[in-house]
Amino acid sequence: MMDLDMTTIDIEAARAILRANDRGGYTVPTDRLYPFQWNWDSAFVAMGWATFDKERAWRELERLVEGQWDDGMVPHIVFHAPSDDYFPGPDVWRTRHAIPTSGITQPPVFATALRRVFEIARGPDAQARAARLYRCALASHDWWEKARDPEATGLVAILHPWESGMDNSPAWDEAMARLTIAPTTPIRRRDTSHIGAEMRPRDEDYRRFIALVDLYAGLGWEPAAMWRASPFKLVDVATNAILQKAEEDLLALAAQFGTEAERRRIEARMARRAAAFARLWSEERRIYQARDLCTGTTVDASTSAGLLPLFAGIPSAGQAAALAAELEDWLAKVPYPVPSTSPLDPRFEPKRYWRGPIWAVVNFMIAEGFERYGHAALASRIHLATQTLMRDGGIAEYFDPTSGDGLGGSQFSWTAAIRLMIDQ
Ligand code: 2M8
Repeated sequence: MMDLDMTTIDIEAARAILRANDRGGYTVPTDRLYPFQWNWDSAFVAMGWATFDKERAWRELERLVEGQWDDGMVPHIVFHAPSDDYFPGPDVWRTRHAIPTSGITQPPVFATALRRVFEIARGPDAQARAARLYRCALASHDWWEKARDPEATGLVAILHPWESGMDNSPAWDEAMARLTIAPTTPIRRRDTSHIGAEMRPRDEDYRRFIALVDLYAGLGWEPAAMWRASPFKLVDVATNAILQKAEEDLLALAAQFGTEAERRRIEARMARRAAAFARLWSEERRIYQARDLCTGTTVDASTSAGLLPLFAGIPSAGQAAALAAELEDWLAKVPYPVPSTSPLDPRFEPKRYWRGPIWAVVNFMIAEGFERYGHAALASRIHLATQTLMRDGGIAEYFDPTSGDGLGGSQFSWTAAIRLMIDQ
């Protein structure tokens, strides 16, 4: 247990990070390395702000949807103000939104954040603000269904690794290695001038990331054309699990702000998705695994994404117990939960971004998931480890599961937000 003073210091430090990264109603993930507003970062950050500054929590969500497209997509980056510190910037994305944005999305944590902000940050105008943002969240979920599950399978697909938020996960290796397209945009990486290249994706990854951006930009970012042309079409476990949790939260909001028809639509989607998740379960690996729609095969990679269905109440009690047992095996290899790739997998790299390090936001969702299934000891072990990592390694972007070292960017917003949320 940490003593009270230490906890107070941690909380003050976390609040100070959000204030320092505030750029006027939106929060950058960290200074320089990520100088814009990121989609799922902001959803977590809004929940963090809600613990001590209600007005600021609402603004975070409102500023994110300034970037929402007419078709409902919430882009993964909103470029509110120019900066040379990041590649690829708006000139590479070539989208046509009034406020420059990227052309792809990220895991839809938005409705979950909205529900939580609405529950915590009550105020005179909360009702009207929530009603408006409910419409934005609904439009975004409708977009996912139409644009990313056009064949009505119940599960959505991502068309770019950046959409998963877990950019260089081993789960994307095979699909990325198959790409034959080359980028037309010259690659001018800025990330490796801010932090060590050994902690970031490789140059080869960037060539493929940008090749996909160039392909879609050439199609005018039109969803149906992208779906038809994409050589990268992956049913990501994390995205689908987060979307299912967000639907649950949207449904709760719809009781107040939605119509009967909307509630039925959300419920139908949830039922279809819950059933379809059976296709992602691997009995042999004791975890959920992605599917590659281009090859029609399962991706045999065990990553932290595979535990996230717990967060949405998808597994049976038996599957939840199997997931707990699988995680225990990982933790026999590394002292800190939850590595982003299984330490039993030969592709595990403890310092390289989404190939091994721990991310506080993922820990939070997994811990909430285990809590939901009554695995309280494992849930608090994860929460406590997240706190310890921050206390000893700083409020960093991610952490090495073998040493506990803080890695990547420092003074990191969504890590700070999780610190504030754990303490609630
Ligand atoms: C990382 O992704 C961006 C691209 O979106 C990058 O590396 O340039 C990921 O960790 C992603 O999940 C996160 O939202 C973003 C900002 O923290 O950084």
